[in-house]
Amino acid sequence: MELKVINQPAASCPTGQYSTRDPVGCSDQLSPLPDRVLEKVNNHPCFSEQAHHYYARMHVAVAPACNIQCHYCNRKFDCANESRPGVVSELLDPDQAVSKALAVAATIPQTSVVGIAGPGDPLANPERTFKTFLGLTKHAPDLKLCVSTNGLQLPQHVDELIKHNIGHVTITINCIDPMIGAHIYPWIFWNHRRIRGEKAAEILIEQQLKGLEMLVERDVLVKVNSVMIPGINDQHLKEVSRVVKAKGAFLHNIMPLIARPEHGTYYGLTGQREPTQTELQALQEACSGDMKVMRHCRQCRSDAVGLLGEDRRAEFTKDKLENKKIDYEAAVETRLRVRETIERQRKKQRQARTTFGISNPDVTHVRCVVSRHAPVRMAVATRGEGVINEHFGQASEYLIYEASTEGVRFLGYRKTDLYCSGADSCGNGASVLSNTIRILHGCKVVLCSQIGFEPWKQLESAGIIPNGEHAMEPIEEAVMEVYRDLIEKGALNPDDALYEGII
Ligand code: CLF
Ligand code: SF4
Repeated sequence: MELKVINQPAASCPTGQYSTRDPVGCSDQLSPLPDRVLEKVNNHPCFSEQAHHYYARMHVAVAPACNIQCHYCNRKFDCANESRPGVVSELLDPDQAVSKALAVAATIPQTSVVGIAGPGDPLANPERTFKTFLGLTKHAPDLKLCVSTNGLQLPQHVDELIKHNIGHVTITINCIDPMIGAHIYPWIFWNHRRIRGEKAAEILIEQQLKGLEMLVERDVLVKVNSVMIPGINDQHLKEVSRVVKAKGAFLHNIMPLIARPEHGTYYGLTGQREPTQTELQALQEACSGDMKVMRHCRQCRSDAVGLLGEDRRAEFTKDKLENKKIDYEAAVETRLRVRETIERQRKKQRQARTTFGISNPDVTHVRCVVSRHAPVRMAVATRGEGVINEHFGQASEYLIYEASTEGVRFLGYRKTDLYCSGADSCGNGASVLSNTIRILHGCKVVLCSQIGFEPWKQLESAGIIPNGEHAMEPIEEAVMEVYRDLIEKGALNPDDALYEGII
């Protein structure tokens, strides 16, 4: 069977067009972006799926107070191993935050963004937030500044955000119907009074949408985060997506509710269930018809450091930063050099697609012209840089891609424990491996740079094909290559459903 790879829109691309550069990398939503937007998203790891392979972000936890209560939040709880918003190990004052950000950005030159995302609400702590931004602008003007807010005080602070050159804002909007909001927010603090019930939700929603419109008018890129809460707002989020898109939001990030009793949140304690991966993905698919949907969010802590898939907080605690001397100018120069190198590498990877047989080297989608075959999901172990460069035993997460005759698209990620984390953990290998096999359910292939004999055998027994043949190759091309191999070997039957929609 002859297989040809051509450059055509995926069936799921609602615009029917490709971006010439696909910096957003939401593979099912490739609309051409104006240059001013491209410049903003090109190295922002949250606003661009492609960028998250190369660039790091960090959060500085300077905002302790919050002006609303969400039923999924308890900022008192901190677990060093936990990744969820609102959680933080060390609160910083603005001066400490600036020192920490400069130290991180000098040590991790891939850092392109510093965000304030809590542990409370940045705009409920405006003095601390804006003092931090001021210090960062002075000492590290090359870093993008980003803020994530519940939106209650947003309209009042839009001008100040513009003054500080904040180009990216995230607003968490969980509903646009106050009746639904009353089940999510028990109260807000507004005009020196605590307000409850639907009235509270009504004021919050009004402020959020007004803030969104004001930012869009001023050319700020706005991402809307929504927490998917089964039985509360899951059906309603399609409407939220439609409305925020109409008001000019750039990206919609639908995140699963985290609600465990041990977190002490209202939802955790009252048994509110979390959505399943299948439910989350189905909702993301449904909303992607209306706007770009983010699928690579790691639901970061308010003190997160590093690439989205890694956690380097422990290297930058207050005690370790004491008396650390930094040459600010040299650090800026290093970051600019590193960015040039990254961009050269990204360009090379795009060009490599030409040799792979894709007429336009700048697109993510590759289309395989064959008779219809079932799509295949593949798990990829990567440490970043857009290539397959992680050992199976060292992977703490897998990126999930789907290859089909329509192309390759990114679906999300799955967290796992390290199969091999040193001699101490050797006894746990078997249970970690069985957990990894469980989370990879629905994937036909796992691509990694290397893999040992034991996990190889067990993956095969579980019906997952281990593949270490594409080490250091760009992810999407390798995924498509493997898909073509599967078809050529007759391993896929046309029209077969190979999985049941679980990622
Ligand atoms: Fe931080 Fe948020 Fe800015 Fe990113 S995170 S303030 S936009 S720099 Fe990113 Fe983390 Fe998801 Fe947020 S992965 S939780 S979307
Ligand atoms: Fe917690 Fe954020 Fe909600 Fe405030 S807005 S209660 S910090 S989740």
